[in-house]
Amino acid sequence: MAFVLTYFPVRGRAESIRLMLKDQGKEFKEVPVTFDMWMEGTVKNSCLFGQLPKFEDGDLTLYQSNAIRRHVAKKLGLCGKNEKEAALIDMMDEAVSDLLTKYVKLIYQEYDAKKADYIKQLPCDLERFEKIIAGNKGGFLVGSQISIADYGLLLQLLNHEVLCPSALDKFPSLQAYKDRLSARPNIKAYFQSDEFKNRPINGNGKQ
Ligand code: GTB
Repeated sequence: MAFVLTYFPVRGRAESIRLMLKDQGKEFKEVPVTFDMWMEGTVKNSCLFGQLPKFEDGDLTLYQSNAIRRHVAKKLGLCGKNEKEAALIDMMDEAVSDLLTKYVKLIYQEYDAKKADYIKQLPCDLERFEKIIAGNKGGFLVGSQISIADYGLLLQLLNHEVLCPSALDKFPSLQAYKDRLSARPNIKAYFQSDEFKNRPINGNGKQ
C-alpha cells in the first residue's frame, strides 16, 4: 500500500522522511498543505498534536517526524544489521537531532540576532562528526550500510552549507561523505529534480 506524507511545501521536518523513501526507491504520495489552508484551521484541528508532518501507512496514521522516520527506517531496513549497530545508530541519530534542534531554533527564533554566533561555534559541532566519519572505514556514521542517521546528517550538512558556504571547508571527511551520499543514484536524481530544488528549506523563508 502506498505511503502518504502530509506536510507544508517546504523541506523542514519532512525532508529526511522524503529522502529515505526516495533513496530506497519507495513510492509515496505527497499531500501539500499551504500556509492559507493551515491558517483556516480545519487541517490543524484534525492533527493529533495540531502539527505536521502526518504520515499514513495503510491504516496506520502517525504524527511526530522522528516517530515517522523510525517507522519508515525499520520497514526499509535502515536501523543496522544487529543490536549493537542499532544502538549506535540510535546514538548517532540523537546527535544529529541535537544539531537539527539548534538549527531550527536559530532559523525560527533568533536568526538575525544569533546567526554570526551560531556560525562561529558551528566548527565545534561539525568537528565531532568529522572525526566519527573519518574513523569509520565503512563510510557511514555506523557500519558499512546507510542508516536513518545518515539521511539526517546529509540534510544537515546541506542546510549548513546554505547557511555558511564555507562550513565544510576544514572537514574533508564530511565533504567526501556528503559528496558520496549525494552521488547515490536515487539521491542524485532527487537532488537534481525541480521538486527538491524548488522546495524552500524552511517555512519562514530563512536559510
Ligand atoms: N515534534 C514535532 C515533529 O517533529 O513532528 C514538531 C512538528 C512541528 O514543529 N511542525 C510544525 C507545524 O506544524 C511545522 S515545521 N507548525 C504549525 C503549527 O504549529 O501550527 C516548521 C514549519 C512551520 C511553518 C511552515 N509553513 O508555514 O510553511 C513550514 C514548516
